[in-house]
Amino acid sequence: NVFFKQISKSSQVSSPNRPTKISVIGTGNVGMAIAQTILTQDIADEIALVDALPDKLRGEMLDLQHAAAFLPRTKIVASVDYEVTSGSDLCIVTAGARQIPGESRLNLIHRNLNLFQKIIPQIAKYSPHTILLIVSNPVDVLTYIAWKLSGFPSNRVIGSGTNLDSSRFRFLIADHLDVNAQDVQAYILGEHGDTSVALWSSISIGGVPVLSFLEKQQIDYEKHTLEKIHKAVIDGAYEVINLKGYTSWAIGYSAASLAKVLLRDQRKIQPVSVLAKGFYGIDCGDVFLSLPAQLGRDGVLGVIDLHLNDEERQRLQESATTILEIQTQLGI
Ligand code: 6V0
Repeated sequence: NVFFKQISKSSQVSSPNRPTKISVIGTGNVGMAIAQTILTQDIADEIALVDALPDKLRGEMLDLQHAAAFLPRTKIVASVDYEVTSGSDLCIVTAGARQIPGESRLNLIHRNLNLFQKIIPQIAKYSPHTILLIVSNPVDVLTYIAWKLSGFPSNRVIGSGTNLDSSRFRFLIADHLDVNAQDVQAYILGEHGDTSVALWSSISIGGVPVLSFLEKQQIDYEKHTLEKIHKAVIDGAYEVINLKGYTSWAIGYSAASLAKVLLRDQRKIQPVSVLAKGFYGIDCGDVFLSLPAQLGRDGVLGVIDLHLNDEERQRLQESATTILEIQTQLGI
């Protein structure tokens, strides 16, 4: 395939007639938003929930089960014991500390590193063929840690990364230009956080490159306006956390849409956190950050080779260096 640098060739985890099982680790605001979106979109035959708090976990399980009459038939199980996740096709990890207002994602690392040392080996033990989708923050570093702790091939370890940032970006561009966000093709790449990179040079709307679209609509192109949109994307999570204490709905849709693309082998291109070494001139070491990746039943199938301008390429490499420095400081 000329468009992709292929990563995975074999189809080792597919088994068409087996029920599809998704496990969600961590049933806080984010885990439950993901679980309920997966349920309403009929993506899995079985959902297993795991959390460290048994009462809350059972309460969440019962509450979802009581909606059975309104939902596609899905078995819902829950336990503090990871055995409940056995044979999962996809494990989505949302467990861990979240940001308090004003706190950066990277600040969470020590707390969540300890948790991952307990969680990931358990998942790998009970579901050795699963795809891992990491959502807990800081997502890029934790995806790297999950890759190391699981011993899985890198195509089966993915971080939700800038999937959500890219959706925020598409919404803000669509809102600015009064078009449908689904017609806006636009990527935020790099770190899910403060050094993310907005790819202005490749944005298109309905197939029309954005800069010529703006000219045709006689809308003045102002770099300042575009930068303001990127800043609003970066500040988006902080704003929601300041206002309601946490973010949940958008990450729920983002992770559920990734689950669908992966398990239904939709082969769509999504900005997600993948092992980036060797792509876009990133050669500083083993680092996970978001690149436009083609996703399917075997996880990451390849990475698309977008044309980046020099500034974008440099910022992406700087984003990689930032993440790598944190990993080095942690001694991991
Ligand atoms: P929350 O509501 O506090 O939920 C966290 C859950 O994890 C709680 O129910 C805990 O009981 C549970 N938990 C803690 N320790 C364990 C353990 N050892 N095993 C199993 N469960 C455990 O947080 P919230 O749901 O708001 O956020 C969860 C994580 O997602 C945080 O790290 C956020 O920063 C991160 N987010 C990532 C996003 C992304 O785009 N990648 C977006 C939003 C939030």
